[in-house]
Amino acid sequence: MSRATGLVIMSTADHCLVDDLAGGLHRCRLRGRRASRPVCGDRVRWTPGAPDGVIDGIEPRRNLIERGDFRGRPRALVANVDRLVIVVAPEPAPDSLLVDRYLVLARTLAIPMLLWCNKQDLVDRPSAQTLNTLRARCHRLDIPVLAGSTTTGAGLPALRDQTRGETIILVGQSGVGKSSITQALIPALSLRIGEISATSGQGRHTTSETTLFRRDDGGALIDSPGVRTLRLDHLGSEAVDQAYPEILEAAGACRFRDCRHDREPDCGVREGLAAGAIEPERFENWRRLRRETDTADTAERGG
Ligand SMILES: Nc1nc2c(ncn2[C@@H]2O[C@H](COP(=O)(O)OP(=O)(O)OP(=O)(O)O)[C@@H](O)[C@H]2O)c(=O)[nH]1
Ligand SMILES: [Mg+2]
Ligand SMILES: [Zn+2]
Repeated sequence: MSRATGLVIMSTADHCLVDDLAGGLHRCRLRGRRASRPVCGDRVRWTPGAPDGVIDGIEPRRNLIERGDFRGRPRALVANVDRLVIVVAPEPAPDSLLVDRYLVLARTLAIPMLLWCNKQDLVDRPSAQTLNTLRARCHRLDIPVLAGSTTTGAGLPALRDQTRGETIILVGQSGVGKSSITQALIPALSLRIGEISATSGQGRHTTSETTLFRRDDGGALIDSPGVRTLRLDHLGSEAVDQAYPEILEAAGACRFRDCRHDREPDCGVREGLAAGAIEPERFENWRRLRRETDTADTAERGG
């Protein structure tokens, strides 16, 4: 049988699901146990077969999103993504540190972002103020912000337009509405989402596998399982710093080049905080992420 090109729409430990780009989905396994595992979004060469096809190789990747596993080692999640869409909502209450973690990840890979504020039909919730803070912050960082609701349909055409032709991945906490957005943007595939997701204890459908759905505009949408946190140790402290341009800029005015912005005299960052140029929450998030990556940097040097 001849080799064909396909698109990996889902990948688990021992097999993956390949879209043959001609209307068929095929379960494929890896050629050997040592073969590198394709991830969702990978273009692959594969050989059809029964019951499973075989993956022969992975085409070069434009980018690869990895997160730290429980030991902090990088683990590949998805490849070839055009935009990271961070989904937040009034319910569950937004987690600004998690948003910053995604920001670090996207910036370091130079992947454009978008903040989607979902469940706008619930904006009378107390946490809506937190959402407004996040929106203003993203504006300052030149990250596009859109808001809407999958319940009312508000804002969805704008999301569709702004991401036309792109391969986007929806990320965020569990329950913010990533799968609901997927269903709203790709209605023909709603059945497949139901098949793929498992039902949680509360009778909710919670996504268990990162899955790609092709859109009729040539792009694709990747639905991912909700997360509580995202380990970034493997990225190092410089990756953290470049996601905080306001802190980097203020640090230029610190008297000491190795200033920790703690109790040192003539600290530009503490002055920036006092003057309101740096948000206290951003500074706290930066400190938290730097503590994590600094520990990893030290461990790498064997210190
Ligand atoms: N009020 C309101 N509820 C929504 C909206 N969008 C989604 N929901 C509800 O929020 C709940 C969670 O939605 P999902 O789409 O499963 O959320 P998810 O982000 O995919 O969750 P995980 O798969 O666990 O990560 C469901 O009960 C949805 O009906 C919205 O715009 N407004
Ligand atoms: Mg989901
Ligand atoms: Zn300083």
